[in-house]
Amino acid sequence: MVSSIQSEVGTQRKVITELPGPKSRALHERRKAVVSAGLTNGFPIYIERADGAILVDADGNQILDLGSGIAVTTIGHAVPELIEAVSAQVAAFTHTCFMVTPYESYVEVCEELATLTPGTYAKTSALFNSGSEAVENAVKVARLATGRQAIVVFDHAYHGRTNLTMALTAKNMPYKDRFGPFAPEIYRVPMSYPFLDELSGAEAAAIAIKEIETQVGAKNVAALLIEPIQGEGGFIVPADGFLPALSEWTTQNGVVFIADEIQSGFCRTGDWFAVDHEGVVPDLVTTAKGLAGGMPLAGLTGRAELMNAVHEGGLGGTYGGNPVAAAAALATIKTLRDRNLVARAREIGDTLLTALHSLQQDVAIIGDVRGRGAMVAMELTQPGTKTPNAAAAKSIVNYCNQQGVIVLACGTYGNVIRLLPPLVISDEQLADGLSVLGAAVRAAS
Ligand code: PLZ
Repeated sequence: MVSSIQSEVGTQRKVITELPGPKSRALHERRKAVVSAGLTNGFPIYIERADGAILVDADGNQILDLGSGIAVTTIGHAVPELIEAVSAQVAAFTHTCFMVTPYESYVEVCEELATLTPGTYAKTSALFNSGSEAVENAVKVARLATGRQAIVVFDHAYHGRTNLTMALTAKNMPYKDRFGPFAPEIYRVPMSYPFLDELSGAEAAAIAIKEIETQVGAKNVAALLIEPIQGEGGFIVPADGFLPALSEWTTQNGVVFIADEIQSGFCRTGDWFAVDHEGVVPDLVTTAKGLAGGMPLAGLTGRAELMNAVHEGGLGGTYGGNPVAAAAALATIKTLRDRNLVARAREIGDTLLTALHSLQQDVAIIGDVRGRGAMVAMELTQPGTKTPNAAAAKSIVNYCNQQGVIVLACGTYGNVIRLLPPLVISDEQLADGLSVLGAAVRAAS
């Protein structure tokens, strides 16, 4: 069963119809009648199978995946260990509800989270279904444990689409527009954005801290919530020293430091977690996406004294830490370790940064190239300026899609192209993707 799925998928990009092809177009018509128009599809090709870094659509096109379903399939598609673990768990039992009758795999995932997340202190975890839910629960825990209410977030932040996490998210369109009223006691301060603010990490942190102290008051702040490398907001890598300075300030002021590692975690950046790069140790960490190889699972992990401050029954949910998702997480973590994918992420990062920096020399629309490990982006600008060029980003995504390569745009101004390849991508596949991307950038210049 496992091998027959895999043998149907080649290892190379192969476009045999126009994209989307006729079968995908027909499916898309069906979709329009029954799926809410509030959901969009970046690239409406309908996927039937996948393996490694290749997706196969309904028309038989083999598509190179440089997006990993937004940083989820970090270990690649159709990994045999994951298929076996999930299949065995489905056969054993699919659900009991951890709050009713527990099972070992939930405990094992929490043991792994305690070991892998930064910090040597005693940690406990709770498991949820989505990143948004993990972030919501981080806020619940921080408020309860500190007895304070204010939550500090940053410009360009993305934390989800539920009511509380919409309030935590910075960008209005498409995430928040007309969906209010939003949750109160959320305060937004400037993010370190070296390309645009040209500040050192220490300078940017001083500005953020001054705003918090003057506009909120340190003693009112329950938590400071930050993506160590911002994802949806534009793959913004803060200047060195920014995160350590904020972390130090939170420690001095009894504020809970929450790292949202939902997009940046689980080996994506060439460390297990993006905060590891500067040795920052958060009090709470949210994880999802790459944690479970495509099965819906999220984690909230942190200092036992915070996590255990919650009254009995105060955390939960019907499906959180579902046994099938937990089995997938254990197989994913094992695969990340066994294949040393943390090292592979660094190699991929070197290749991507070298290629994009050299492309930047040839064209006038790449304002900035940045990222770490297999989380790399280029910010597109009007030639010779820092003015956002969203039209270029759009045309690059379209060009790549037409050639059978998935790349994703992001950024507050819609002018960033991000690369999030599965870490099992081969050097040949990566070179192929980069050559298509290079042609797309030249065409847009
Ligand atoms: N925190 C840092 O990146 C999800 C969102 C895609 P959920 N990012 C992709 C979209 O347009 O909805 C994300 C994230 C960070 C939280 C989340 C939310 O995770 O699993 O989508 O709820």
